[in-house]
Amino acid sequence: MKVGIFGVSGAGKSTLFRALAGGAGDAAPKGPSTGICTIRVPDSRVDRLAEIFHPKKTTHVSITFEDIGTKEDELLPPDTLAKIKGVEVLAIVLRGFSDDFHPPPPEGLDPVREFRAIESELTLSDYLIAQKRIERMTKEARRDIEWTSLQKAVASLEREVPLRRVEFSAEETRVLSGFRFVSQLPFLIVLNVGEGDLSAGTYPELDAVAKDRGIPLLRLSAKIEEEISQLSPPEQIDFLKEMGVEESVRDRLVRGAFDAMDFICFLTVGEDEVRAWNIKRGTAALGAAGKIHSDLEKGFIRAEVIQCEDFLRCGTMAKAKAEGKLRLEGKEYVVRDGDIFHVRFNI
Ligand SMILES: Nc1nc2c(ncn2[C@@H]2O[C@H](COP(=O)(O)OP(=O)(O)O)[C@@H](O)[C@H]2O)c(=O)[nH]1
Ligand SMILES: [Mg+2]
Repeated sequence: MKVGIFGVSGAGKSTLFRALAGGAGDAAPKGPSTGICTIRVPDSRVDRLAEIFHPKKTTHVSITFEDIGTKEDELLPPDTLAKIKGVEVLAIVLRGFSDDFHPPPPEGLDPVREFRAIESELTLSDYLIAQKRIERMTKEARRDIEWTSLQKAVASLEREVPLRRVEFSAEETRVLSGFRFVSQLPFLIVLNVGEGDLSAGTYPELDAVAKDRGIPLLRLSAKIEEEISQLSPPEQIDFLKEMGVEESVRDRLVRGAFDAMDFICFLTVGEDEVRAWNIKRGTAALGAAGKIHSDLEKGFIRAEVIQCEDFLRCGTMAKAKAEGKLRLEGKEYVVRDGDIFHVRFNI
């Protein structure tokens, strides 16, 4: 999964990115200087399963973050738009801080206005692309599913409704997917507040906007997070405690991205590999099997499923089976977060 860090110039994107990328020790992601870093999603279930199975390989879910950057005077130049089209979630950084070096803009700090402006630029960009394509197709007298789907998209975009909030059929979604419309991306809002405002509940209007749209909202100070990231891991823990921050910025952003995507994790275990996989909430067993390997989807017979906590309590599969915790499920079974999943298949 790839998360783009986006926002107006000076909102604190690069500071936040450095906080994410600039870790010490084991957790340090590779390649912070490129503006792209990959973070392993911490998951104690994976670690505990690895202690039991001693697999050759342990694989966590990983998330890539990219600092999309911005030009001072233009929010969506072509290269920025191209970068956004390459991500699956947008973390929108909004400016909520000012200090002597960064005085507020003349119109005052207003994260809600900033958010609306960004959302409307993204929507406009999709509108222009869809409209242009429709004109071409109209000239060619094409009236197929692509044309009708684009008409439906434009009808919403005209009213400034982002495509995220439009219900498309599976077929419509398929024909539109090639456009990689940016107003369809799930959002995560990062409100970058001043150092003294962490717990102050500033900008309550933004909470209301986020809640109304179902967008996860994180309130943090990118600058403090950057300072924390420079400390050694034990110092980080102490510092977080002192500041009354419960979780590191990484954990919070990872969780926010999962929430924005509505993802859950399931697990596979064995002597070769213990692994966590991310899928959309509501995915059926067949889809989860396909995520592991297309053969498992094609030859799917049944899935053996057990909740990770149940397994950890029992300690062995044999005991779990004896206690009736290991179930056989068909292809329509909706996978739950924390399911350990084993596919029986035949091809
Ligand atoms: N006081 C304060 N300054 C910040 C904070 N976050 C970023 N800054 C400063 O704001 C300026 C712009 O930040 P930067 O991350 O480069 O913004 P970008 O243009 O969005 O990448 C830098 O000088 C940062 O040090 C914050 O939380 N508090
Ligand atoms: Mg920057």
